[in-house]
Amino acid sequence: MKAYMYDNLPGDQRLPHDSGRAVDLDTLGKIGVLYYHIPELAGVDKLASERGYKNRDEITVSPEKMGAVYEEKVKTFFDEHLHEDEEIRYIRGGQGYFDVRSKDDDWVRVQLEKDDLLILPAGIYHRFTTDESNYVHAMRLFKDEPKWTPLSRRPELDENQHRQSYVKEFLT
Ligand code: KMT
Ligand code: NI
Repeated sequence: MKAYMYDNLPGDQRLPHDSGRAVDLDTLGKIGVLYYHIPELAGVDKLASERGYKNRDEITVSPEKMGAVYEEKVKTFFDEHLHEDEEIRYIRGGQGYFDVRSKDDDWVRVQLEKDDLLILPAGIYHRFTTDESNYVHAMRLFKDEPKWTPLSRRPELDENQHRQSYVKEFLT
């Protein structure tokens, strides 16, 4: 895992966009983003039972697996959004970038690879992209039914309960 401020320069979203300004785990924690390196599946089972995650599935994001819709999917994942539930991703292979909004509403880019697990709190604005390898294999964990409808960023979402709880806990 490596986290840094996004450079905001034009260019493909899959490029590193590393500004050279690193972001540490403590700073991520202050916006509710939790990171764990978990080399054994047993570690994920433990975390899942502690947090009440009963279900999981796996997704491979790549042109080989997705065919013609790959490019479209990658663009959709990169649309800034929030969820009304936590988003937990455990990387099983390949790499990807999660971008999350800092306290100042700038992008922090979190680079994940195999055995990295990231928890994004409900209500945080974020986006995802594959990197130049165009391959990531991830496990998605959830409580009951998959409930990760992306709500695209827009001013009215300020009124959303989950957004308000997030702002209250982490941004004020
Ligand atoms: C997401 O939430 O953007 C995804 O599920 C993308 C694939 S998982 C790394
Ligand atoms: Ni999401």
